[in-house]
Amino acid sequence: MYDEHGYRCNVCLICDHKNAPSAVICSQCGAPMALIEDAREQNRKPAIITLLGEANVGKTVYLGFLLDLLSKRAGGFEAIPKGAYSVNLQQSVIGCLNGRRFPPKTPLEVEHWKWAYYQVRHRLKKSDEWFDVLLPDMAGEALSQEVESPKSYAAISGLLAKSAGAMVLIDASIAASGSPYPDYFAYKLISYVDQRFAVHRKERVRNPIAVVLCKADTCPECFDNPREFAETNLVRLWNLCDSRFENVEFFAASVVGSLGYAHDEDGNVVQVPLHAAPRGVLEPFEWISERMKAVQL
Ligand SMILES: Nc1nc2c(ncn2[C@@H]2O[C@H](COP(=O)(O)OP(=O)(O)O)[C@@H](O)[C@H]2O)c(=O)[nH]1
Ligand SMILES: [Mg+2]
Ligand SMILES: [Zn+2]
Repeated sequence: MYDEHGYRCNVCLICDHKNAPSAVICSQCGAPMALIEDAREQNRKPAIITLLGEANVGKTVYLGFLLDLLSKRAGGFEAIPKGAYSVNLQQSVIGCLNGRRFPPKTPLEVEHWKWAYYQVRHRLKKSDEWFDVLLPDMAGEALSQEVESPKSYAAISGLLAKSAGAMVLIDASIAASGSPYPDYFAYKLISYVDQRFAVHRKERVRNPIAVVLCKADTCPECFDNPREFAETNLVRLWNLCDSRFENVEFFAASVVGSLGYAHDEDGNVVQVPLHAAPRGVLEPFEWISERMKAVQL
């Protein structure tokens, strides 16, 4: 690829900015340029699944466990990572949980986010062809800023413009306590997603959206009927999804089996994951990957 001055350049996979061939990260959006190399090698565009949710809902932990399950061939999936950078996220999450800690906060700067790029197929299904997924772990604070004033993060608007589907993560423990806050945030978020995905305002969006109710270990009724939980506790989000999206499903997920409490060095009370027991982590991915094929995005 050449730029307007005839120099060789690499076009960013996320925001289409033309970067010098030597660039390691995109100068406009901060995404790693290694993604382009890997996409070119593969000769097919990756299906981007964007994970959305405000800070502290559990995105990093969820994604780390999802990738770990995929690489252990859970549910009949087979997954091949592209480069060491794709493995870093699951390695750090699993490493932290093994040490009975939760992972540290995701940094605000795009160049410090971890991007997971995997080649995946379902070994037990008839249509067992490979597809590529790109799952970035973004900072919730960046997403909040982007939702309030769109286009402040080129990486997020670029990602959504190219996403085949999205997972919207919500903190079920806060929603179950009766707070309207998670509903309002998710309501704003999904209306932002609608604006990015909608081709025609009159038509409903076809891209699959999996709404994942995280930390469901704290409110186990979520597992029995996630739809009913959402209809009761997240009614604004529920109604907007119903009006604007054709492919929405609700899931409950959690990664910890039991929690303890301790004091950190500053005397603050912190949660200690005593053991990891992922539940409902693979299902949203399974659903979304099937839907992506069905609607042929
Ligand atoms: N009870 C419970 N707490 C969780 C779970 N996953 C994450 N957490 C808590 O949520 C916090 C934030 O998780 P993290 O993945 O960093 O959230 P992110 O900011 O959305 O990436 C963790 O430090 C834990 O305290 C879970 O499955 N169950
Ligand atoms: Mg995070
Ligand atoms: Zn870019």
